[in-house]
Amino acid sequence: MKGLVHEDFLKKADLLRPRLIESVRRPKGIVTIRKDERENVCVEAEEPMDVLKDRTLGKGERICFDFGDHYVGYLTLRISTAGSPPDAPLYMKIRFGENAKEITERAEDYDGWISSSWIQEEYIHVDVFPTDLQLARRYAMRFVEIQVLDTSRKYRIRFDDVSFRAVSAVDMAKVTPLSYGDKLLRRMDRVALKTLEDCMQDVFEDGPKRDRRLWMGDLRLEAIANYETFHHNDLVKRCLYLFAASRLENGAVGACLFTEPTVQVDDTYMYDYALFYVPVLLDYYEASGDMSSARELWEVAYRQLEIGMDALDERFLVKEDNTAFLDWKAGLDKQAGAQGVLIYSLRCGIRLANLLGYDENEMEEWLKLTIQAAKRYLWDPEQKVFISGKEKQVSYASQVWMILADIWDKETNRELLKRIMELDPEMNMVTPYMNHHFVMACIQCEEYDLAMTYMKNYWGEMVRDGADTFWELYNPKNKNESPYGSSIINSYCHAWSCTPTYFLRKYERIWRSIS
Ligand code: RAM
Repeated sequence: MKGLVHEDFLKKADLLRPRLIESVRRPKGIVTIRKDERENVCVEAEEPMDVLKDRTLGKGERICFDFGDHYVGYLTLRISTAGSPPDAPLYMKIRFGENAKEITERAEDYDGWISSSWIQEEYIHVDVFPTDLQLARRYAMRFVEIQVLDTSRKYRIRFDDVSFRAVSAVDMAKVTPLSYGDKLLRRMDRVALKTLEDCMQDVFEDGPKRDRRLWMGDLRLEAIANYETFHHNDLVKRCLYLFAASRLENGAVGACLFTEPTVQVDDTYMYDYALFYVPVLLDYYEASGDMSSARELWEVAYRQLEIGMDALDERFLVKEDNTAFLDWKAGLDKQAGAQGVLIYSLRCGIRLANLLGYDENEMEEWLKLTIQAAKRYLWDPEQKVFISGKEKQVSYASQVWMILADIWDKETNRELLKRIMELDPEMNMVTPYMNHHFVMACIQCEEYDLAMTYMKNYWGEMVRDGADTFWELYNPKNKNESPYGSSIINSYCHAWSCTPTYFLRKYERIWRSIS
């Protein structure tokens, strides 16, 4: 194993491994999915499932099952034959779609920069019938399309049973549905909960289709949503220990971790994601009151702040060529946003030190210096916005993170929020992750109406577009947006999109009072 390894932390994380809850799901019906003349995806209900016993398929024919909701797990097909004894193997292609659109896209057309192997499809031979074919790989899906590539002239196949063993560390049936709000709001909460449920597996995954692993930025938002819903605090604890157990050489936490076959930090370091270890630990402590774990992990958190400070230039500014993520918006300059994340994380560090009884003086000093630098070098007094990088770029991300860093008074922050919406710069936000922070900034500025309207427009629009779970990417102005080269590779159940359930539950009193 490469990097820094802490065996004790690994053991602790292992003891917290969740037992997955299983449920068997069967399709609700057989459907046809196609694109109409205007490229809209249409799902046409074809037949109920009971026709299956009379339906046989031969070469070139296909069938698409609709499970009625999104699930994560394992598919089993019971297949028998009709006609003469099967004198040749069955050869078939199985495709899984988290949503209907994926079924209309062709893997052969994908030419993006991340691996096409994420596309959920299999080519399979079956030699002996009848058979219970269990696919070994775990899938994330609502739709399963099977295309018979060949049987022989002498026999056809029949699906006697189609079942899916769904898995998750939690059960959303145990969470009380939202008790207020209109239909859209309740649906948004439900879709968000489903998103979180399907991402909560052996760890908090980013997306069960892709990348199926533990990313710090995703964990942070999943954890706060979990505290309002599933209350599975041990899963957060497990992830905190995992990140602490396998780190990069200098003690930095990696942007993500692989957990199979053994725990291994990825060699990707992201400036903002490493700092987020601090707020994740603070939030965990505040939700659980688990002082001993918070104390044990404090050094790991503090080390992230040290590393964050070491990376600054002599003016105490995040360098222009930093490794922060912030959003998938192409061309986004990360300097100002990353400075905002640093200041935000320092505040979390100070708060946690206070709660745990540790000295916060050094962090107070860092906070002063980084705030001063932000005000002096990143604030444009004429435009009254934060600018970022050589090109002095004005983006949503920079303003949002500086509002969350809370370096101006409330009124100035509020004006800044309004200003950025008026300017509506080309550097907008494309992930629900970045949009989460925008809503958070509205709440911090006590712009509650704005926060609610925004949520309903953004996540609500995804619901109107048919989301069963919230998507990794969503740009209402370009619904096919993908940072990867094609939307076939996008994840359609993505953890960082699950926060409507957090907002709707955490701030319930506010929403009730303004509705
Ligand atoms: C996506 C991952 C994950 C995120 C990274 C930065 O590719 O799926 O959600 O944290 O980007």
